[in-house]
Amino acid sequence: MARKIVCLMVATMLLLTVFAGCGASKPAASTEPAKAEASKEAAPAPKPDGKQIVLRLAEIHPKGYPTELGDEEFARLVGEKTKGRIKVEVYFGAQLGQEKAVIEQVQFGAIDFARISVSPVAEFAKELNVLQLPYIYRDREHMWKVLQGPIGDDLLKSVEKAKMVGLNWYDAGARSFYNSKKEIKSVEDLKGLKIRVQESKLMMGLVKALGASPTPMPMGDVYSALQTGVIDGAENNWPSYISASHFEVAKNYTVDRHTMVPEITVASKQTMDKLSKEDQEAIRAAAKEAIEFQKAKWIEQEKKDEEKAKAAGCKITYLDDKTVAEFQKAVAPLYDDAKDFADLIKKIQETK
Ligand code: BDP
Repeated sequence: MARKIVCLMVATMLLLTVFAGCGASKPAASTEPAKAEASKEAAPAPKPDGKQIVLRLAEIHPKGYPTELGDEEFARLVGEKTKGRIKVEVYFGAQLGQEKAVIEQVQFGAIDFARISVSPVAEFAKELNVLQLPYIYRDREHMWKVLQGPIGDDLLKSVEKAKMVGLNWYDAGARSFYNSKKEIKSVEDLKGLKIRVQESKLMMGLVKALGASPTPMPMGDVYSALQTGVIDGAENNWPSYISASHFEVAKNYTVDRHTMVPEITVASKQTMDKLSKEDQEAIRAAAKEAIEFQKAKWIEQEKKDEEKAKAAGCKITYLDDKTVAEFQKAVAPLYDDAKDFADLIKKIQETK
């Protein structure tokens, strides 16, 4: 009897997740819209003995977005390395739900993998917050030195605290503010604006430190919130600004590059524990190998989407060094709040 109830609960939760995913926002502008099926072409055909393990990967971005291409490469490599024993199906376009809900399901084993932003994961493994501190990296190269060195490896391990296994990092460039109200040329201009942030305390603090008012919500709700005026603006990188069509409803984009939040692929600890050591190793290696592929796709898309925003008539504001320094000064208190991780922050800053 108890088992029946548990089964029913799990089935209901799964159904709810599927429907939550369908409630996602505007279809993507730059890439193919989500279809009600996953990318199945990525892995080899089942072995003749039929013993194939099929695992699901959740991705909120549409097909063709750089992280989704990374997911497909990961799936392909897992198929190759396990000789078809494991097949990873990529469910793109938030078919399995928005990021916070997906994390919860990965934690209890209902979803096997997810490609998500570090931001919501840091709510469960606090030290990850250092990776999204404002202006922590000198540039992209510095970020990748940190991520692909001992610091990045230790931080991937820290994800286990959150009942997940950290597999790899992907590039997500830098995030900047955009809004429907006015051109932002200084910190002062952000005063009072209602800005959507990811579901992360650090991101809320960042927006508050700049004098704006943070509204956390899932990415899938942002388009309509901008359109209806529930929020005045949001912040993201060029590819998300374009692919989620936010550029249509928030035309002022200011290149302040206030934070670079890496992406992460996580696995469910429950899923990993059920696999052989050999298969676990193949998955870890496939994830690490997919990084370079995703980085290259990222750079291409970032450039294209900046051009797309210009062509669409968005008002793009590039800040001079003096103004960027004012942004940096305003968000400096976030480093005091992160005192517990002072050593780690120092190590990141000292990474050459
Ligand atoms: C995008 C990330 C995605 C996040 C989204 C957000 O790729 O994982 O969910 O930002 O702002 O850049 O929620």
